[in-house]
Amino acid sequence: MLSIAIAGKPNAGKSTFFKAATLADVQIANYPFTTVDANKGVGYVRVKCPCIELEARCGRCVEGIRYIPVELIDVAGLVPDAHKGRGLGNEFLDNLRQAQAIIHVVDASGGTDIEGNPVGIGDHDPLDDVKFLEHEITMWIAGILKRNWDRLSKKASAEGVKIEDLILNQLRGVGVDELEVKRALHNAKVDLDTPTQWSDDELVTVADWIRRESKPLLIVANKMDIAPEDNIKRLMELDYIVVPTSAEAELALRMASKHELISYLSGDSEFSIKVDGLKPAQKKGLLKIQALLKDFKSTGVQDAINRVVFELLDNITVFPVEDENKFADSNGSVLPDAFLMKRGGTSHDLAYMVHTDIGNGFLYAVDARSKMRLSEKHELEDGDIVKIVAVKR
Ligand SMILES: Nc1nc2c(ncn2[C@@H]2O[C@H](COP(=O)(O)OP(=O)(O)O)[C@@H](O)[C@H]2O)c(=O)[nH]1
Ligand SMILES: [Mg+2]
Repeated sequence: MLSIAIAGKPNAGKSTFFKAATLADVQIANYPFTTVDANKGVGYVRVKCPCIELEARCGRCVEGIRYIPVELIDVAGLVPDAHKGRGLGNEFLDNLRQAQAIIHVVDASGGTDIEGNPVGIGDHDPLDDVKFLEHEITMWIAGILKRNWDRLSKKASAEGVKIEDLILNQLRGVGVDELEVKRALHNAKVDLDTPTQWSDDELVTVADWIRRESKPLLIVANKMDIAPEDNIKRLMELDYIVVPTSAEAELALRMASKHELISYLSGDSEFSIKVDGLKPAQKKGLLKIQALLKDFKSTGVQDAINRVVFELLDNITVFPVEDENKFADSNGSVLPDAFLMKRGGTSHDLAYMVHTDIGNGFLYAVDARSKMRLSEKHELEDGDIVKIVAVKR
């Protein structure tokens, strides 16, 4: 499953975001999962379910809105120079290794200083938080890259080991792949023939590019409900995907929905009250959120997760089926699965995602809508419904 780390300084709202995003309606959470770690949970991307245009209904979506699980990790709060400290290290790295991307939760209200201590609203500039987090992560990676670098790079040179293999081996704990290392080395513009002579600065530059290539980052401008407008505006002007959010509002809406006080699906731009006789405080809270939704279109939480998956990581959604006429599996269950895959993935890649045996025995695929045969190299498109034909073994 795709994994996203939720990172930032203390008190930015990471845990609130995590709680909101992982609190799923029973209707949505029809996937069996067991929680292993307290800070890991299942969140969802929201997509259009193709069953809405078909004769049959899938029973897995709510009026054509389907949620696909992704893993979310609530990472411990990072403070400046955390990379120099101990204790937090292993846990942080472990979380980072598993993540394909990072949601950086920034307190856009400016009501907490760089270490997360409360200050007056607007007293701290949230733009300062953006650079600091990247610097911390880069320095974590650099610290690992530099370990015994003199000795290891000399040994590698002497033995003719490729530079990307040396780095891959060195950074096994960070979770990077060969393509990411190659791209990073290219971008860092270091001399690939003389790694033994790289300066400290050059090693940091390499580490920084490895971070950018392997842990891309989306910024959430959280606490938009109390943030000065100018802070949101300046954050939005940064060269990142920036999504204003109110994690607190999303959490309140999901709780209210869970208790059947309101009708609300995560990502909706409005909700309706289902019951009479709400307590005045509840009513007041909901009216405030309603006004917020008018201004910002949504709480932003769903939007942030969707944009990480579909924009930052460039994924598409595909629906494998066994019966292309009924758009179903062998039991007649319509559109039983929805898979996220990198854009550019082929029908053969999808076969492997369904099962290794299906991948190995792949013969051809069929586009269930057009009934056209697809070769193994056919690149799938967002929303495709695909039957795979494989040799039975
Ligand atoms: N106004 C407002 N407060 C928020 C929002 N999200 C979180 N908070 C508050 O910020 C404080 C820190 O939140 P928490 O999730 O524990 O932060 P963490 O340390 O980053 O995990 C708590 O008092 C939250 O209620 C939000 O969207 N708006
Ligand atoms: Mg927390």
